[in-house]
Order: sequence, then structure tokens, then C-alpha cells
Amino acid sequence: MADADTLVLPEGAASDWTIPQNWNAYTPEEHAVWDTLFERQAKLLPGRVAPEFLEGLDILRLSKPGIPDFEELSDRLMKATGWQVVAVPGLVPDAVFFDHLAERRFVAGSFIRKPDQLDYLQEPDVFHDVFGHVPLLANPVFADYMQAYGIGGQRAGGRGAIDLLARLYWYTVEFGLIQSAEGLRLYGAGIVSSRSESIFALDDPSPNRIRFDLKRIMRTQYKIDDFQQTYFVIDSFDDLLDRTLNTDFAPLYDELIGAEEIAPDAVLPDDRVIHRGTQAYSRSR
Ligand code: HBI
Ligand code: FE
Repeated sequence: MADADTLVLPEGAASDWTIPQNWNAYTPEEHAVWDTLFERQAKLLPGRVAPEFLEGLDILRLSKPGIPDFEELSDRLMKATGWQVVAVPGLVPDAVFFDHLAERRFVAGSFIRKPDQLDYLQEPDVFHDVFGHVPLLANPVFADYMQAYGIGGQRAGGRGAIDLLARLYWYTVEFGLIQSAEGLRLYGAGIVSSRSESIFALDDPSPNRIRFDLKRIMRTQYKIDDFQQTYFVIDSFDDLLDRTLNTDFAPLYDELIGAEEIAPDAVLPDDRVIHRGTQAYSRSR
């Protein structure tokens, strides 16, 4: 999201880019879109998603129907892990995004996609942001990882380092897979909020599935407008948090800024490959 820093503060937004969610203004049709998407994913995900996500999903089962009221949601999340959900108009500048995460505030778009966009949407709406991201924020370890990412972003300083960090976010928070005792499971918000990618990421022979490697991920380009060609698999949330907390990022940036980038579909000799993708899907596009 390289254009996140050329954005201008929208009218009516506070200096931290937050806006009132205005829950009462949602129409019955908008709530119905949420309900349709929620039911679809709630049916599809058991057996495919990390158990921690399913545990967190209960946090979204609120007293009112439809799109969650962020105040009520934040009350619950605050009790679980000290996180809050705040509304923003859309994409916010990187520095604003990092500051919110560092303070344990997750920024969520408050608008919802139209009924004819159920399966594909470029900009993150409330279903992606809340259904996709919030359940894992109820998990103490993942909650700490997200805050650590925000603090890491505050310290990054400069486009080069932020681009490297954005890849880490992309291949974990948005499109990560995890090895559970029962097998490979989904946890990335971009996957779990998408019906088609929830199937593709786990079952399709096309994409590579490669074990998590921080340096490798930070060199890997990604696609923002189609299914991923490679998914990276973590061993556990504890391991993900440990690896990032125990890494000194400053020398890593020095080493990696300007290093050769890795194509989204590449498999390297040193990769710990779980599945070597056929890339049949991407070649058919
Ligand atoms: N803004 N609303 C919103 N949501 C994001 O996920 C987001 C953002 N701004 C910047 C950003 N993500 C990323 O580019 C950072 O992780 C670098
Ligand atoms: Fe997201």
C-alpha cells in the first residue's frame, strides 16, 4: 500500500484519522450483507482456520444483529486483551496506522461492500477489517504481535524499511498460514474474510506453501489484486512473536534495503517447502 502516505485527512476526521462509526446509520441492507458474509465464513472455516481464530470469533457475537457496534466490540476486546477497534474512512497513512497499533487500537473501515461485491473488493471494508482481523486480537499472543508490529513501524523510519515491514504484515497478518496439531490452518485476515481464498490457500495445488523465514519474507514481492502465489507457514503464534521480538531490525534493514527482491512465485534452494506450487492458477490468468 505504497500510496498510504499521499492521503489527505478527510473532512470530519480527527487528527488521528478516526471518525465516529455512526452505527445507527447502517441500513437493513448493509446489516444483511454482513450477516450473509458472516454465515458463509462461519460455516466454511471450522476445520480450515486456526483454533485461536474460532475462539476469538465469539467476541463478534454481539447483542445487536448485523455489523458490530465498535463500542460494544471494543468493550469486549478490551477485557480480553486491552485492544480497541476505532473507525476510519479507509486507508490511513503508514505513520498513523503504526501509532494506532502501538497503542493497541485497530483501525477499521466502517463502510460495507455492496451486495454485488460479496466476493471481491480492493479496499478493506468493515467485514474484512472486523471479521478478518478482530478475532485474533482476542488472542493474547497475537495481540502482542500486532502491537509489536506497530512499534516496529514507528521505529522503522523511511520508505525502504517500511516496505520491508509491509511484506511481513502481508505474509503473516493478511495471508498467513499456521501449522496446527491437526494440520495446516488459515489465520491471515485477507484469507479468512474471503470465501474463495479460504479454499484456494489451503487446498489448491497452485500456490507454494513455504515455512516462515523472516528475512526471506521481507525480500518477497506480493500481489494485491489476486490470490497469493506463495503462502508462508508459521509454527505457532508464540514462535511468530518470539522471532520478531528477538530480532534486531535495524541491521536487517541495512542488509535488506537494496538486496535483490524475490518474485511472488519463486521457490529458492534454501526454502523449507511444504508444498511446491504448480502455479497452474496464476498461469491460467
Ligand atoms: N490503513 N486503514 C488501514 N488499514 C491498513 O491495513 C493499513 C493502513 N495504512 C497503511 C498500511 N496498512 C500498511 O501499508 C502498513 O502496514 C505499512
Ligand atoms: Fe487487512
